[in-house]
Amino acid sequence: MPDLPYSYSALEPYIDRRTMEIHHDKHHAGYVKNLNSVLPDGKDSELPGILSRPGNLPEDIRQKVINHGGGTYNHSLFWTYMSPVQNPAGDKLKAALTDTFGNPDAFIEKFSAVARSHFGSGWTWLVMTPQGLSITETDNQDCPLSIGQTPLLGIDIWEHSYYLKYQNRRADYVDAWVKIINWSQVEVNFLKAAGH
Ligand code: MN3
Repeated sequence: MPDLPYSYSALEPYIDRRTMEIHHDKHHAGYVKNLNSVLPDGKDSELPGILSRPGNLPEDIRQKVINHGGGTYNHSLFWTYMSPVQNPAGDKLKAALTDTFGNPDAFIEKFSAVARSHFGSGWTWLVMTPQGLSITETDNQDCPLSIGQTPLLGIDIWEHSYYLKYQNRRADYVDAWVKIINWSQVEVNFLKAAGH
């Protein structure tokens, strides 16, 4: 269970302190606790490999690991995707976003539109696929690793990530969230996934 890389109130006014406390200390911690009850001897470092090949898991625990292992791993990524300090994307990531989406702003537009319209609980991601960058959405706590995609950036659109502050206005949450993206982390993720 990683600590937040910043204080609970660091992302205000975009994300409020109370939401961060409950999201990290209750929701994320809950996935970790449930995962530990299913895979008591598992190690953190094994989780990406396990989620990449869920078909290898015994059938009686498979869905529980997908749910709680995905919840554990996705949230440990999620905290790093946000930053109270704004930093622009680097040149290599900008070039890749431009190649795929037209320009970085067009990427934000498309990513936001997908996040706003996703039906029900889940995530919207920027991923690396064998064909290059793509936007993908997953339901529940499904992780892009399980469909052969490497997550570079992802927004949690479960209501627990925004309801205290934004209630039913998911679009307002998405608009706020894209303003606190930790682009230097996304760049690191991109360069690693691209093999640089
Ligand atoms: Mn969440």
